Amino acid sequence: MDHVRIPGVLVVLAASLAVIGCGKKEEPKAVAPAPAPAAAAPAPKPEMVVKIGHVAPLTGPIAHLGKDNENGARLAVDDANAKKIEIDGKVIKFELLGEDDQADPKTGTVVAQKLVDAKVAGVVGHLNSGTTIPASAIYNQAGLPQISPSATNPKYTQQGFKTTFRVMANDIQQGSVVGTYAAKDMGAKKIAIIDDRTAYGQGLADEVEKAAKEAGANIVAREFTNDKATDFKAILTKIKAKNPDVIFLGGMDAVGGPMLKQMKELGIKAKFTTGDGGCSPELIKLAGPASEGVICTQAGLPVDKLPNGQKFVEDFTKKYGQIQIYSPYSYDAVMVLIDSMKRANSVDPAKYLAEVGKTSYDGVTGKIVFDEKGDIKNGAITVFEIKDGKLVTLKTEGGTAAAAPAPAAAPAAAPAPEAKK
Ligand code: ABU
Repeated sequence: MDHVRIPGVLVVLAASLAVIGCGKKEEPKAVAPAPAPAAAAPAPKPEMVVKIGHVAPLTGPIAHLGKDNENGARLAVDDANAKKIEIDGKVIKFELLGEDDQADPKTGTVVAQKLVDAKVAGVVGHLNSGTTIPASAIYNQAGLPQISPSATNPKYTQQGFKTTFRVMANDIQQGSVVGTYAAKDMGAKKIAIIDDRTAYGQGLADEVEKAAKEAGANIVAREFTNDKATDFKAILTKIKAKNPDVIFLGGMDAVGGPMLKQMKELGIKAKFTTGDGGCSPELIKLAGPASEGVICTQAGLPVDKLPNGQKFVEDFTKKYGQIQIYSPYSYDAVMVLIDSMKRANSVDPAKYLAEVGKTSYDGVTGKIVFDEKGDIKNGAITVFEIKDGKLVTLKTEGGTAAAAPAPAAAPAAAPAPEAKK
């Protein structure tokens, strides 16, 4: 058989014109070339699942705060997955592995080991200083980056670990603001202090005592309870006898709510102050009208002043309801881990850990940059007063947006009338 090539066409000529069935001579046939294959669709990028651990109390008296933290982290994971982030040539599907530490230090270490064994790439948590600090030794041993969205005890980042970070101000800053505010702005001469014997409650109470004394106040009582207690009448009766201008509680909203009610029942007129763990909508719900006039602080900016927070607030409230305290911070903590993985082009903690320390991230809570210990630089402390059942901003110290004074703020220098005796 002869083959003749003409451009683009292969023509096959029979050696002699074949005679087929009917005897007709068959004309030479042109055989159409196979169509050029269409440009091949690019092969889809391989997917990879990356687990991020989250720990908070999901049961017990402050489960509402634990769920708030976890929901903030879940929203971050959902938002990151929607972006189909590529790292090292793979599309990453992030998965949140949530654990319940019951706000108990021992359980905290058990679930920390569980997350290490599950090969998470990083951890957001824990909520409480009392669980975050012991768990941090386990994450450090495993080389896992840990970012707490809410643990404010300074010791967490003072252990010399390269793996510990927090995205809000600590209790050295918070204690100084609260103690000074009570003595100077509220004009308190006599302050009674109660703490719940947790790392957070006792640590913050110590800082408040130091700052209040430096600002000229006397500490007339120092009492303690525990974080599961609901009856405070015995210590409140002792405190009433000292006639303080201000009572400070180092403890969470689950303790502060019933304590405020019992203060009212006992006819205690002292103004009540507390730190971030008690500065929540839940405190108002638990104490009812007894929460009116409470002064409390949060270790960050007010929610309505979060520089990039509007979309977060809308999305979160639509999906999960009211923000308690820390969900914007757990959202940012997840995003900081992911941002560090992207910069390292690796999800391997050994490779991306160094990038966490170099973070410069515009989060929903503000600019996140860490100091050499892993504490946020220029963290804010905001002072609130509960008025008409709402947290109303009085003033903010520090923070990326602190230069803009909060509108509707009560004059910071005006002493609270109840505190003047
Ligand atoms: N920052 C108050 C609540 C969490 C903690 O530090 O224990």
